[in-house]
Amino acid sequence: MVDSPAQVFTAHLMAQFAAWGRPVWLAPGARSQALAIASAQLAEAGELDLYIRLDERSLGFSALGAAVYGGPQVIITTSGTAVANLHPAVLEAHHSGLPLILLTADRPVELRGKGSNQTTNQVGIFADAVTCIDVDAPMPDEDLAQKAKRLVEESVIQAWSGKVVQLNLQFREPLSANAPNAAEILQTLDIPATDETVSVSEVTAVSIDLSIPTVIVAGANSSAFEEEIAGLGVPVFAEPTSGVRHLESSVLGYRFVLDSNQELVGKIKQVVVYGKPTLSRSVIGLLRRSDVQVIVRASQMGEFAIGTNVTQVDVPVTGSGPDWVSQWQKVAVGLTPDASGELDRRAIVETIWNSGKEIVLGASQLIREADFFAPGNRVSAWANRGLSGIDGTIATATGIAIQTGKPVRALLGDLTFFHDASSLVIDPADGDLDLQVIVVNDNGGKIFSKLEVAQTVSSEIFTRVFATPQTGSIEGLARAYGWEYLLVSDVATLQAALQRTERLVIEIRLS
Ligand SMILES: Cc1ncc(C[n+]2csc(CCOP(=O)(O)OP(=O)(O)O)c2C)c(N)n1
Repeated sequence: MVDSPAQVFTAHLMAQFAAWGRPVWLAPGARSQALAIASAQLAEAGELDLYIRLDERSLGFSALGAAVYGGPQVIITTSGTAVANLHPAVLEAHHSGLPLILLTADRPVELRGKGSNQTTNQVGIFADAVTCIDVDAPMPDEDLAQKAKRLVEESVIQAWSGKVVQLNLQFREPLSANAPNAAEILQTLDIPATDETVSVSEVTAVSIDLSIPTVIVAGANSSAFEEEIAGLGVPVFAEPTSGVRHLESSVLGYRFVLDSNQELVGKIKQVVVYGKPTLSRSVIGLLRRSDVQVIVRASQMGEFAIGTNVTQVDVPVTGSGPDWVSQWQKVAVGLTPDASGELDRRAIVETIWNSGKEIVLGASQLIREADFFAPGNRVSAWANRGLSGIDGTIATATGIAIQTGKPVRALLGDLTFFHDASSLVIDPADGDLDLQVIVVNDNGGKIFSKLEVAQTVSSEIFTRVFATPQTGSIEGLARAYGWEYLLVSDVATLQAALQRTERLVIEIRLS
């Protein structure tokens, strides 16, 4: 039998990841073969959750989706462009504070920079979006068990703090062997006490003066601060993926007030920001006002320093002051228009919110519609707001469905659907997912019609270079990939469709 240090090392490495309970996402390749074999051995033994994708771009976003509620996810790729295909998901994870551990297989150092096949500079390829460790090719005389243990510990602990870690793993031939078996190695390992490393810091609080008229802006990913936000008792402007829209102090129609009641808006003199607000110019305009003090509560989504008078705090914010929540809510209700009764964007958002399922929102027009109209029931809604890309939305929703085991409803525009169509690929090993992709087909990027440029260029130019309507068939794509498909045009049919439990693409055509 061939003796392969690569196999010995990866058997220990993947056994360690299994001991930490970390799921593994893998795309096929030759240079990464030892990692693949070790992962498969552990999966066969029922010791590791292993998911396979062909396209590394899609792989990255599915792992990212799983990381949203499931903690650090391990991603395995071969060398070359396979690594580069992870870049969009890596950047999104970096800006959202989501934990990924990349195992990128590479040629050994002596074969780099010489034109060897499938070899590029993978060290630094993701710049400062990752912590990168370039790991020398395993040698026969090394303590490979110890090396694997140390690397896994370090990467899992860093990842739990919301970082993306890249272990760039050099491998020399022979690239794999039949032994050792990673599942057998796992039996000999101590299982770490917990897979979540909680950093215990001295939590103190900062008290702020709430006699100054104050509101809260809750952007994406504010739910970790739910109690703190509720405790302040001031009006909350909660974006649809904030996770705090259901609070008693939430002002659901806040966008209408910001847009059309300058008297009330002018009274605001202090704003506390949670999460990352990205959806409206009116919120950014408020934060930039020179007469408004902005207190930004540090979040997993990194620095948010937009505003004129900004103070960052990384401890809980407390305070008490006069109640003006009901005043805001009353004005907001008065300004919110009546529903049309048609299946328009508002009704689509409301119907999906009321279905009580996990929601994933694509970037673009629909998430903004949800900012105006999403009801105040407690739902968990996710969107990739780290960089607000339209890419990888179907893959992200799939990762969330796999990790949570819950029904997931992804709501996105037609361009966002076509952009990520390859993520419709089904791996039967994923099992039956209660996953629906609801495509609002308005024939291209409707959001661009809100740009000033839409009024200044000819409609031909606008359509050709901005709206870019696609000619493909949504039904054809869905069926080609093995999904059920339904065209829906009224609220009752949508309500019924949302209760179905198989993989389903729902198309709604709007002008
Ligand atoms: C990866 C990526 N490419 C380009 C963009 C720019 N962009 C923002 S919205 C949008 C159009 C989205 O169209 P669609 O999904 O049909 O949604 P609609 O605007 O019609 O609601 C584009 C191309 C982006 N955000 N991300």
